[in-house]
Amino acid sequence: MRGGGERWLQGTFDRHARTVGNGPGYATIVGSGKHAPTLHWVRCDGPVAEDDLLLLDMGVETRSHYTADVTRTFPAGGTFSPVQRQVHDLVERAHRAGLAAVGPGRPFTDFHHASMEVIARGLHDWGLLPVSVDEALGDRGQHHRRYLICGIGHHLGLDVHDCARSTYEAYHGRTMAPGMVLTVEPGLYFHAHDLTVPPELRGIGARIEDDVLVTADGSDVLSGALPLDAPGLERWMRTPQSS
Ligand SMILES: [Mn+2]
Repeated sequence: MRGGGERWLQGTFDRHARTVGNGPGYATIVGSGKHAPTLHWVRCDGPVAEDDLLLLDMGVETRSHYTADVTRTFPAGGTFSPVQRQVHDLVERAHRAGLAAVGPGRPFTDFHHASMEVIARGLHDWGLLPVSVDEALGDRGQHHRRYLICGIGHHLGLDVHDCARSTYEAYHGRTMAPGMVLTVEPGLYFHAHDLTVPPELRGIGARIEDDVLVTADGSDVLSGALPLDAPGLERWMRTPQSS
């Protein structure tokens, strides 16, 4: 364990957010090791061990009160273990599929389904689904959702879950339009006590979240300065950061 654990990292980000912007846009999530699979781990009272996978979900609210909502998951010690890498690679593929499905005129749920399909296929390939991919993706299936219990994204703006009280017709039931900003955030969450997965997967959680602007002819990833893939994240960790 290095430094003051999860809470030290949480406090470090919150101070940064308060200094460069208005403050943290929402309760900063720092989940290390077996805490990472907990969807909103804001208690942040755990240690950070060298071989932990560290999930950071953080956003600076600007002084105009719009917030970011970004997640990256990387190994605390700087190098992914093979099984951590396996999980992250699948989440990355789901993320890229989700990003590719954001665009004007498309149903809002397109990116959700695109990411979910990749997750279901990946879990099936690992032998974790008791049914076929088609059955899992059907309305009566959704077996893969055991390991991804939330949706793939949401509107983002003045609130982190912006317009959350909108009607179905105005939100999930409508199409994406230029000017909308939303998050794409697939993940996989294997709880430490989940006996439905092999022991080596238990206690691993990974999410990748970007903020995406819908443009007239496609989309623009506003948080695209951060690396997405495991080698990029490892390189990023070795690079001294200037504040
Ligand atoms: Mn989010």
